Amino acid sequence: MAIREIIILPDKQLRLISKPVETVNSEVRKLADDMFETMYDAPGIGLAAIQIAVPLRLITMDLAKKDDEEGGKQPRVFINPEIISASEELSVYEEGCLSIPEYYEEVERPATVRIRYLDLDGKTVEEDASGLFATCIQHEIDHLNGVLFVDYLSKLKRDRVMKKFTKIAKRVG
Ligand code: GNR
Ligand code: NI
Repeated sequence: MAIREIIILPDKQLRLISKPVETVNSEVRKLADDMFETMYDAPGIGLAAIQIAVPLRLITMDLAKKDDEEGGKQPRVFINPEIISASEELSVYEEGCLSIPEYYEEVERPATVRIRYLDLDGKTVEEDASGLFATCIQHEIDHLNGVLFVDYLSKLKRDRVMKKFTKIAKRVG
């Protein structure tokens, strides 16, 4: 296992369309392991592979409130996930992103989505997601398509945050 570097805005790789995982093999399981270690270290509740510069349709997630107790972890992996339906009802959640550190804004998304994905055994699973799970899986699937939560904000707010991170990147090079 290894902690990998998380890429930050305005890294252009964040705009790539990630490629489907062709086979769920030991290489994919090793990548998922590294993603969990990176996600827990950050810490974050979700991570898309592209955030560690790997353009594959692979997501890790853990929505458990605290991981301080043994057995408190709820690690989940989503391979080639798709949204197969979404509710008309919307919900607002204050989102953040490990690739846009220390920036939080409210985003409106479908409150419930039905998803289909492969698990680590390569088995197809269909599941309904609501609440934070719905918000997080939509945020992560967006990453697989090169979409960031700031894309849902006003042009003024998006330009402001892009400019801020571009400036920081120039400074730290
Ligand atoms: O850690 C994260 N928290 C979060 C909070 C609200 C909505 C989405 C997220 S996902 C984010 C980690 C991340 O950047 N995943 O891509
Ligand atoms: Ni994110």
